[in-house]
Amino acid sequence: MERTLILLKPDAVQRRLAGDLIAKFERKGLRLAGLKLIHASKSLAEKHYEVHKERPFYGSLISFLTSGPTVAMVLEGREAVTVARNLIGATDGVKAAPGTIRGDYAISVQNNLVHGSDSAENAAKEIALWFQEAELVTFTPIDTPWVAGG
Ligand code: D4T
Repeated sequence: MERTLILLKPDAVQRRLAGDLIAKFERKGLRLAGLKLIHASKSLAEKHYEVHKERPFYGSLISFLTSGPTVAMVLEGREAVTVARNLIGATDGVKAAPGTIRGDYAISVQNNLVHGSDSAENAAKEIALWFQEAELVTFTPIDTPWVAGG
């Protein structure tokens, strides 16, 4: 089973969409392994988006991520990274396919509601950034054999 880091960014919390968006991931079959509301510090936001440090939108992106609370989640399941990225949709809300989170709820590039890790390797790094090991909970959902059974 794979893990991914999902952030419901400050626009999702401000728009009171957190519950709806968590439900979409749960309904698809991913399980919660960690969940909290956190107002990201500048240092945390800078580490999270370090890969974009040289991009022209970096400053604005950091201001946005630190502008209010974020719901941080660790989700687990079969191919969780891919499953979550497919649910989230393309970066630009205008281009995101209808049915995806951004396709249904976003029209901006920056304020696009959700972050999802783009690889299992990056997920591990991002989870370590946002969560302490003790905040993550291990349990086996009772429908696990239905998924693993093919
Ligand atoms: P995240 O990382 O938030 O899941 O988004 P994506 O994986 O879909 O997109 P990304 O890494 O390319 O961009 C990270 C973050 O930067 C914002 N952004 C992006 C922006 O404000 N202006 C831009 O031109 C781009 C490309 C949106 C998401």
